[in-house]
Amino acid sequence: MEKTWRWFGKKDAITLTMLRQIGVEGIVTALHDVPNGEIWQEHDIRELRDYIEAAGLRWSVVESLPVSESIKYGGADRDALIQNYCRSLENLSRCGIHTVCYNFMPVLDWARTDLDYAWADGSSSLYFSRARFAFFDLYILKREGAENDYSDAELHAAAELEQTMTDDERRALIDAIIVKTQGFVNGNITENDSQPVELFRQLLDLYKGMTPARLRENLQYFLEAVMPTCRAFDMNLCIHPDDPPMPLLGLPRIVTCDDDIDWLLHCVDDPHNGLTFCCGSLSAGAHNDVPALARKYATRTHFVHLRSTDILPNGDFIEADHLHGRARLVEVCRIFERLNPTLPMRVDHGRTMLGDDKCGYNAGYSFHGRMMGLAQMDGVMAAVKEMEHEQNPNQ
Ligand code: DNO
Repeated sequence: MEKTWRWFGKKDAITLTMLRQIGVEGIVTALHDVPNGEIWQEHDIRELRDYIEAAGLRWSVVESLPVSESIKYGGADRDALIQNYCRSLENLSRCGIHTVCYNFMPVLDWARTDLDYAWADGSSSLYFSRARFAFFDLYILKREGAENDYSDAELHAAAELEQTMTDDERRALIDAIIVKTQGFVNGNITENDSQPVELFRQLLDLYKGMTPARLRENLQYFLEAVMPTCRAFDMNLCIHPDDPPMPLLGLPRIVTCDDDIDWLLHCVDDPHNGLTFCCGSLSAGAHNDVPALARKYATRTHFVHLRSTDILPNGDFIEADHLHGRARLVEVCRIFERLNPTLPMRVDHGRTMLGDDKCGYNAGYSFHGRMMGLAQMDGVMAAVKEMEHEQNPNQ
């Protein structure tokens, strides 16, 4: 697989020069300054592409070309927004970029409650606590009907947090769930918003009464509308699974498991309608067997995220290191190296270690932690290829 790295553009403290030195081949990035829903202009794409190429790298994947909320909830302006989306796809194609990752998660992109959960060795990682999430939902957001979505044990744990959590801790939790994990990926809520919870409630309101079936219809509507452009301009769209793969805050989630993936690849059965195989997101669902899904969907995968998680007995999950955990990345690498070996892959998230915490990186996107993950995965891929070669010397 091609070794890629998520880079956040020229403002990223991690430079392309650094990335070259650690063996990165391709860049995963986006026009982060273009507001959601607007067309990505060809000259802006070309300018960034040339900047990346001048550093001896290539722009391999767009992550993400965000799908506006209105397309997801089926708003009155969705056709105009889909047209803009198609124009952006055409412009990317004209610049030689053919793989675009996106997601169809309403309001909240990915969700974590803790951004610096301490490991015994002094490093830290991301973490999802069901009790802290329930506390946010019940006592901060105060969402109507929220109490129906949690077990008695979770309700009890959330009530205890209500007694003990300080204002600073509450602010940190809000920051983790709706600000620091979101601003840099979809722009719904950013660090400049003074009332993030109020803004978040307004966004949630847009989805009142939304069912999984209607969200599926809206995804199908979007895919049917963009596929002619994808075919004409050879653009591979690859949807990112929901992270974590379960409904949250009363919002349906529709890319969570084998059935969902099967449905979405068949509802518009075209190779340009593909998958971002995010091992980390899928592994956070106890119902998912990640290597089995990789085997089943390898040929409809256009992009791979290598990351792993462990699910704890109380249902919380923690981001495991890349060689361990439920995702079984060694086996996943073996599968992709055999079935779709030219795929771009990136190491997704990494632990915060060796001074990463002082550098202001986006949540999950440390330098040393990701570099270590990349080195581990690079070693795994080399070993897997060597073994393949021993078994099939003529290939
Ligand atoms: C988080 C990321 C996601 C992902 C988007 C893709 O670290 O994996 O934000 O980029 O969901 O659209």
